[in-house]
Amino acid sequence: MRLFTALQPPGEVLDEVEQAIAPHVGRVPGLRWPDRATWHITLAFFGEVPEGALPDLETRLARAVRRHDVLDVAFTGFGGFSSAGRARVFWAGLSGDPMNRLVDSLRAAGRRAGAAHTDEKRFHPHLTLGRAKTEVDLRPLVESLSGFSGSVWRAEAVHLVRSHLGAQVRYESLAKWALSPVRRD
Ligand code: 3AM
Repeated sequence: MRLFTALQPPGEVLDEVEQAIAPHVGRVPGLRWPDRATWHITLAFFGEVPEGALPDLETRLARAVRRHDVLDVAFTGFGGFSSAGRARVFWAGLSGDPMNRLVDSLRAAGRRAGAAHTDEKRFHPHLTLGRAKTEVDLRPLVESLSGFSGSVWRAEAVHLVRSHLGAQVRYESLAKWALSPVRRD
């Protein structure tokens, strides 16, 4: 099964992003806009994982997530992969607490559980909002959204998600683990 780990931002902050992009949705040639129900922030991507490896993967991921604190982050700025001028992916970026240590731990858990295709590329936290089959120039779109700054929100849990590929990709959350709550005085 095709698996990855992800954060699920709260509805209120997704509302802010949705409102910001609304005037542009369907109006950028070549760009497809996945349904909001599919929005997520990918942390570690594992690719195809044999079903038999799932219990071990879940145990290791649960252990990894517990060792990291909740994260305070905000959506700030939009961009394109691999660049705004030549993009196949349109995204909203995140600022605030860095997620790299968490992602490193999740990737290590995946490797140890035998997930053969654990992604090792440099991690750029983002929410994918649009996809293109060929490279498109998103500089005007990115420029027109440059004033956007979303509310701060707290990422409190990590989801293990299964991708069901098809004409319309569908994501199924298989498990959810809480990040360690920060002690407040
Ligand atoms: O959340 P986004 O859209 O950034 O691009 C895929 C999606 O990320 C990514 O995993 C998420 C759920 O499918 N993905 C797909 N194949 C990938 C790969 N080979 C990949 N990430 C890294 N390596």
